Amino acid sequence: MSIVLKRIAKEPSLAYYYGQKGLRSVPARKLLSAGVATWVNARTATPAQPAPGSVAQRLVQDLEVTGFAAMPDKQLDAATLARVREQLAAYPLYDYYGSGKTYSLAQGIPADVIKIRHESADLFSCKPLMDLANDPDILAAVAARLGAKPTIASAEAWWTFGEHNQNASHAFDDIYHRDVDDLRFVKLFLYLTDTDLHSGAHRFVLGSHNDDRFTRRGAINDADVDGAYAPDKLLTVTGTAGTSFLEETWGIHRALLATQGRRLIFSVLYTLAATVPFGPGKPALPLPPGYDSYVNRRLFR
Ligand SMILES: O=C(O)CCC(=O)C(=O)O
Repeated sequence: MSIVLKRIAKEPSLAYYYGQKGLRSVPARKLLSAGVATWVNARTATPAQPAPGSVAQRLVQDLEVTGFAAMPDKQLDAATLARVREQLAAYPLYDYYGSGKTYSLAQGIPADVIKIRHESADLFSCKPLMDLANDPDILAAVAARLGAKPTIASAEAWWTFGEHNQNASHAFDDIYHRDVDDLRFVKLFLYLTDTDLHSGAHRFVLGSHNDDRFTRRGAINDADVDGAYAPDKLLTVTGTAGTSFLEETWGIHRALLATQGRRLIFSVLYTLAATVPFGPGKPALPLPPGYDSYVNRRLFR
């Protein structure tokens, strides 16, 4: 039995995830996602549209038009960032590719290690990160784009050690690709370290969330992207620690290859259906006060 069938046999709701992954037409994905949104709205209160002129409405407009929304209003301050980094530094870090090897910043990261990740469950106790993921403006904007109340399907944080990347080797995320995590979904990204062109700045192809080019499975060549999109559509996000943005990562994106410094980034995946094989597993922590139990049903009890 293939690995996919084994996963579906164990968790039948994953049939939705793998089914939608095969659907590559933008109009068909839009049509079906509207159906799923109607189904979600029948189970939860239909979210109100953001008020005209509000922060949430500006985020919605940016996402709709370009697939990307900067969030200068949500910049985390230096003291909060220091607390977050201190808390995260106490947790073990794991090999990005699932070998099971663990690392610790305090003991030093071996020179051949380029990407390592946090365990997502460790992120759930980091209040400033979870507060950002549950920010009312962000949730309102994401709900408006999904057409229904979102569920956070996963939260991730990982380090990229450009300073170790002497051979300039690319990981999957360093090559243009589309994510196919649900029929409709939005990701939040937050830089937890200053990020420049050499330490793994994120790149997004503006407008590619709405177009039907390069929708086949797998990586997309730089040359294809450069040939198809004008240079002003290639948005490269550099910024200080605390910079955050929303992105519809069905659109074409990547991290620029990091060859210097180190980048720590946090991301949150907001979905309609919340069936992903890389989710956090059974929630262990109680729902913090003030958080929506539906939005957080995969993260908290
Ligand atoms: O590391 C990055 O900036 C890219 C991340 C990415 O490709 C993803 O989260 O899907």
